[in-house]
Amino acid sequence: MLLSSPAKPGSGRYNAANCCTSMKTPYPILSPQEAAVEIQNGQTVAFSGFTPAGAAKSVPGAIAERALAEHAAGRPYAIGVITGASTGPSLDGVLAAADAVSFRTPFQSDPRLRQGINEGRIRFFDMHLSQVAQAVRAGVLGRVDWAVIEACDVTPDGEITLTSAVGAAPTFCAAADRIIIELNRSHPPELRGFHDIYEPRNPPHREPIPILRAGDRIGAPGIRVDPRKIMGIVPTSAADEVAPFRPVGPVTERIGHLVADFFAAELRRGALPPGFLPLQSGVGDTANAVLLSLGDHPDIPPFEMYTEVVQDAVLTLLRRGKMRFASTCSLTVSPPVLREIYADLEFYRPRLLLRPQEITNSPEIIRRLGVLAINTALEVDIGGNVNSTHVLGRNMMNGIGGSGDFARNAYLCVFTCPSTAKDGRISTLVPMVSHLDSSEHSVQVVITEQGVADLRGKCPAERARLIIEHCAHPDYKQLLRDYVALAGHGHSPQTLKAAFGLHQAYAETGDMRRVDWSKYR
Ligand code: 0RQ
Repeated sequence: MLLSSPAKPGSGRYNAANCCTSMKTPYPILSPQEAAVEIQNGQTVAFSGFTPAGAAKSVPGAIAERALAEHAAGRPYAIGVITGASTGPSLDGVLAAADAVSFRTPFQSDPRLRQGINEGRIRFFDMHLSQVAQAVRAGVLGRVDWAVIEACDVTPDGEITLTSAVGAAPTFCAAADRIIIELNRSHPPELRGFHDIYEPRNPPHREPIPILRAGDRIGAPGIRVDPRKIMGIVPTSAADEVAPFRPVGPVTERIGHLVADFFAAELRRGALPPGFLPLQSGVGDTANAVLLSLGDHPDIPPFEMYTEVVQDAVLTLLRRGKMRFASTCSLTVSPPVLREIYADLEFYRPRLLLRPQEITNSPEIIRRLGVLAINTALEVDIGGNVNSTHVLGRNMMNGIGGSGDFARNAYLCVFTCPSTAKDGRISTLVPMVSHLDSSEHSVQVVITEQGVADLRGKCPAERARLIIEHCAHPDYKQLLRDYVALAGHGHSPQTLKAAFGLHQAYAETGDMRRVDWSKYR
């Protein structure tokens, strides 16, 4: 028996015939508002999606409307929001704007949500993306009342085919009391087969995850749920909200070339196997530029990706045969590129696989495959410690995302960033990071547009010298040398009194170049 009765003609619910082609379904067809009305103040909702790809886009807007109406009537209304990673404006953006978020995890990138977090209005906790599913299963994040899942198909017996991302949707469906499906017609049902749904058992005695190669398939094409848990289907055709990439600029292009040259040199000296190793690359314009440079490098053979996010450049490389296969958690590609994939699904079917984030970011698999990890830092210190998340130690940017999962477990861990930010007023190379995400014990190579610091096998004084001389911007080299001189002797060239001198100068004058070390002598 279904928990909710199917929609009756004239019940005010959506007319299935207007919305979907094969709506011979036992599930009620709901408008977003009819779904949202069931979600109560104080409940926790787990939404599908990993980056804006595959995120629920219709029900969140109706929840936001409801929150605004409740607030106008003088009643409280806010929900806990769990997702795979970040989402787009029609999820995080609208909920934050309506002041409808009581807590948020594990990652975000929406400006309105970020503002709420940094003004202390929204509780956000920053998690390794590999750990979200386990935390949900263990109940660490509290009860999950609802899963709102974007799908391209759902069968009467409860098989859900996801869309352009997997994220933690399989775990959300298992953990939630009730499920609402956003059936999105902008994603074709022929996507069935692109997903590999596998959920490890909880410890103790968890079995090995049997992935030995990036392309190994170990799970099912869809998520299986008890159909009685599905409260209804909300038809939609909203497109993924992935922002287009900026054209590659001179700084990102130079970083890309340096990364490609570095890997080519590692291949030549036999530090990497001749066939190369699977690659993980982070999000953003730098990551896109790095991939394009790797693709153009004549000495780098066609390679595979074992990563969490596939961006536009990956599709270019698959088309050119420079990339053989990409295992990912999401297709975070711009709308024209997604349309291109959907127009030629049979080309991509043997070359692309979408997995849950617990599997794409699994330390076990990353170690086994020997993944080469390339992520972006906000700032790096002269010891090789990386801050990926907090601007000036205080304000949250996006979150650690998957960078820590890969950095800690990679065969080779590279962090890149431009050597300055804010028109040169900030040096991204600093004496001591103002927040720590990946430590010197994980970070092996730092690359800016100025050059490469290979920190492997180096003591702290040698690291400091390499980072300053190879990576820092010329405007900051002498200032950083002066800091090291000020620090004097010790295992690490640090002096606590002046460690945040550059940050302090920026806070006081708006320019790190105005630091006055004499104040700290
Ligand atoms: O600010 O937007 O106001 O111009 O930070 O900097 O250089 O455009 O870098 O877009 O590549 O993002 C670390 C945030 C880099 C990202 C981070 C300012 C700068 C600019 C953005 P504006 P850029 P990118 C896989 C892996 C963690 C998650 C991760 C990230 C803005 O890569 O979120 O790696 N990483 N996941 O001006 C103050 C500094 C700054 C600074 C830059 N030192 N101080 N501001 N900025 N450096 C994906 C997933 O996990 C899903």
